[in-house]
Amino acid sequence: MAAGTKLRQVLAGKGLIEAMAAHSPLSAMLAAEAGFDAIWASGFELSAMYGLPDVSLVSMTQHLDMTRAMAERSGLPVVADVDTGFGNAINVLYVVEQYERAGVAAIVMEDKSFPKVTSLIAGGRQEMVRIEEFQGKIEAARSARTDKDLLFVARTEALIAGLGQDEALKRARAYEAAGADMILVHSRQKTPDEIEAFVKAWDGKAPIALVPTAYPQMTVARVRALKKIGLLIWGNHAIRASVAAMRKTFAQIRKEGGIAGVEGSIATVEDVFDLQGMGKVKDNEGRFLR
Ligand code: SPV
Ligand code: MG
Repeated sequence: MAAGTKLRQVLAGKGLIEAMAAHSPLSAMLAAEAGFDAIWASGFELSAMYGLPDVSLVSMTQHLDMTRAMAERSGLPVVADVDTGFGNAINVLYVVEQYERAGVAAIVMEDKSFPKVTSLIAGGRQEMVRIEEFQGKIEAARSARTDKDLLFVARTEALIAGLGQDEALKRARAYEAAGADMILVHSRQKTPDEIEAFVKAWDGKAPIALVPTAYPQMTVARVRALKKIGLLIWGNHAIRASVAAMRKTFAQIRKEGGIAGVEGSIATVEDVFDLQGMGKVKDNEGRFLR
């Protein structure tokens, strides 16, 4: 079954898709193991993994390769964060063709101009493209997909850019009219108020996608109560969990001058063997090594 079809089935069956961010096949596999419905192939996470800011420095090819590997190894539908679409509507045609071929289930594209600046930083240059231009990019994305179940999510950054709810609603309506299957509305406010007000005012048919990183009070139960949400993205918790865990372990090893103290708090080699699929590896006589 195509990935997009699988994702649409999750939405139809559960009423809400819960996606966890990932930046590598291993993190995507751990998200699958934890029971999430989908993987968020996050630009922020991949940029951070390369030690770079999320300002359009990671190339399409880097993100595409990682996205393909995450889809293959996790087996979960992948929601690809293609930022601004790596250019204009012409670039979007190619982007959608490539990501569909890589096996993604959904593509999220945002209405900022290239190069983008991460939405999470206060004071970032948040420049938006014109509504008509972004509608053209949505139409390009729709026409480029050969699998009609590939979900196209239009993301508006109107609230992030400080343009207010009326502009966010205007853009969301225009993007739905241009053919978006879902609307992602992003906010950097520290409470869910801004987003909840948007959701209440939303009069379109397309379900809404949320990334509640800045307002962590937003739980699955609260999202479900809003009724109109189709996709909930936990935006960067894989990379942040990794950073915290590595820092703690590295500091302890430095402090104690050895590794014995961390043995009980890190994954065993056997655990990593399992994740790597060492159970499929044979010796020279054809016997399984594990
Ligand atoms: C990402 O994870 O790359 C996102 C979400 O686009 S955010 O970083 O909150 O903009
Ligand atoms: Mg992103």
